Amino acid sequence: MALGASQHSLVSGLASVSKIRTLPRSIDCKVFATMSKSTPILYSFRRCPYAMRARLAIAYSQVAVELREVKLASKPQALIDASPKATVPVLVVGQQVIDESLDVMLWALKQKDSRNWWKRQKPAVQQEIMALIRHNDETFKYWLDRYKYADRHPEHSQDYYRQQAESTLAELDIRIGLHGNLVASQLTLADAAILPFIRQFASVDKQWFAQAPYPALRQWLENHCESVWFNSVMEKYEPWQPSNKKKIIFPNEATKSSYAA
Ligand SMILES: N[C@@H](CCC(=O)N[C@@H](CS)C(=O)NCC(=O)O)C(=O)O
Repeated sequence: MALGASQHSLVSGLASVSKIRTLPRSIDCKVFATMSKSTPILYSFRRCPYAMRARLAIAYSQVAVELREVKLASKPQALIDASPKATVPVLVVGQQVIDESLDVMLWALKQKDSRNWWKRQKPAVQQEIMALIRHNDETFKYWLDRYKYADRHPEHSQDYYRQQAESTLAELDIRIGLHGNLVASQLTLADAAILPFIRQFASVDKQWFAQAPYPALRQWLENHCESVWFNSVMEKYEPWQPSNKKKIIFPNEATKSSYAA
């Protein structure tokens, strides 16, 4: 499958220019001046794995954003105006609009990457990370959707869809058994980008996953899902409304102090 514009940019380690759009020209320059100094805005949906990976990177980078929880069934106009394709996550930073989750992650790591998830990794390791993420997004996600919603894809059984995804589980299990995490003993961008999708896969049939022959993957998932880091991105918020007086600043102070500890 051909790489999308975003994925090409990711391999070279740069955020995708095509995905980072500018806000409509009609907005007054004075407004720009105020906006550029203001807190970035993240449109997010708690259970979306793409939004989750964006929040994981932002929580790790400790860059404060205003979190706006979105109800996908009734998206706020401000989200649609910023990004007409209206998927989440969307990050609005001054006049930039970043509307691909991996670009949001790379933006966060560009601000701060204190434990070297990405920035100072060798080019070969960066390529390995991006290849894993690309496989997740293009192949694993395809089978995951069919496994999760097998009733919508009656051409094959749910077991069939699960079996198609299993080669990915097996590869990740071997990697974790070898390194501790997906590409190294420490966490990298790959772990944060892929974790939400494995979590979703595991929750389709917990009993099956609990006895599946992927013990290292299971342990990796369990450890990270129990961490303060992961739980800090899973707090529940009411959907955002333009009339809201109080902004939700993410990550919150408790998360920040847990990183400092
Ligand atoms: N390639 C996008 C995919 C994002 C995406 O598909 N998000 C889903 C939610 S998990 C969405 O917003 N779907 C739009 C909708 O359901 O209306 C990214 O990586 O940010």
